[in-house]
Amino acid sequence: MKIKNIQAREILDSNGKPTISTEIELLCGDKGIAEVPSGTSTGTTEVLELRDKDGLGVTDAVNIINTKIKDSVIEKDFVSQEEFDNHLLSLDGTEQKSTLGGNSILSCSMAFCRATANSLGLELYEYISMIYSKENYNSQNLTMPTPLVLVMEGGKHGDWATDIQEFMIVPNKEKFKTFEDGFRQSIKVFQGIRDILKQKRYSTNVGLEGAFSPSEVKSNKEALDIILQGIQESGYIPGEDFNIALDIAASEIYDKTKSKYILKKEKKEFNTSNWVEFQKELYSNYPLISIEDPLIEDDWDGWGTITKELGGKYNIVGDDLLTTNTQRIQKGIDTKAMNSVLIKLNQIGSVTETLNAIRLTVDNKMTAIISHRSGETNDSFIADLVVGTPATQCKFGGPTRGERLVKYNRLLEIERKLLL
Ligand code: 2PG
Ligand code: MG
Repeated sequence: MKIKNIQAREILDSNGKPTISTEIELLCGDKGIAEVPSGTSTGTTEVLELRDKDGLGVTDAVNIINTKIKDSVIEKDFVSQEEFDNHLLSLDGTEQKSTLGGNSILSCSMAFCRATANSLGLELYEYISMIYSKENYNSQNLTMPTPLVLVMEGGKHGDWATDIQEFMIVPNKEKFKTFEDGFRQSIKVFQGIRDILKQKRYSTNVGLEGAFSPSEVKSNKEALDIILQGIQESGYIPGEDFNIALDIAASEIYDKTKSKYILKKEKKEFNTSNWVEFQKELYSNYPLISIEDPLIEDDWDGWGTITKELGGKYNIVGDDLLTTNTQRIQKGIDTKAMNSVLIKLNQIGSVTETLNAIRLTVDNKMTAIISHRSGETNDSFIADLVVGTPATQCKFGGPTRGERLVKYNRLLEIERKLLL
């Protein structure tokens, strides 16, 4: 795969913040374009997102791609995605990708992946499946995910309507046999929740990730009650047809100076052990199956304890704790800190490293969940990523806002292709 040209430019993400779009053209004429997302409640160990001195623009990152990276890859022959990514990693030479920027590297890595898939006449998910398994393409390896559909949001994403950042509903795979059916019924629940909010005269405006964020909600518990009611009033049985998943994003509600978890909405403060007790009590009243980031990102001991106590019942998902980093995932495996891993391309900054993180997760019998970021683009790469790998769940936000829908719509399209 020889590269003929590589061209990056600044575009805007869903938060109106600049991000990178990169196009790679291969010598054979095939092209691939990729756009990179950006987080709001980020983990401290994510790779560097290179921004200009004003803290906003990405023109420096774009220039790096159009000069330094371009000069180093043009006319070069790369036999694989891994070779291409390794080339960029060594050109950068740092752990945090602080020379070239994780965003610069990732946009090239994704664009190269797409261009290669196109040159082979393969769908992106087919090609990803091939490089994941390191074998010839085999449709048996493809899987449609269970969606964790965001219905309410708070924290940094929803103007602190709730302290908990994300409330998601999860259609039961046994009840809804196809992705399309599970997602379709999730939409029904979402509309049901909208009706309940309207009856209560609460806001139905959506937050950064496309779900309701009514500031009128009085507690995290009330948000859960509204969701439960939404499931029931849509004609479904909570715990049978739909379960609930949460992203607590605990690092965002932790006050380091006080060493306390603080629920502003409920005017409550907790030390770690009280916080764990509070969560256990809250969760026991709802049909929960998955809890992401229940504790701060550097409390490895606390994570070990919570997974020991609750891991048999729930998916305990590491996001900020692990940042798609194989060294941290390995530490989590060794210390039994979690049983599930959130996977985000831009936390680690290349396709190959992301695939390695998924491999390490599933080879250790843990659930891998492919996730969007709060700042998204209209790139649907992650839809193909979840189908092409053994990750079984996806977290793509609420069923509104184009940058979320483009991923769901791509999944609907892929499932149709696979059923043909
Ligand atoms: C998360 C993500 C996505 P952000 O915390 O899981 O929902 O948020 O992209 O802001 O880090
Ligand atoms: Mg998270």
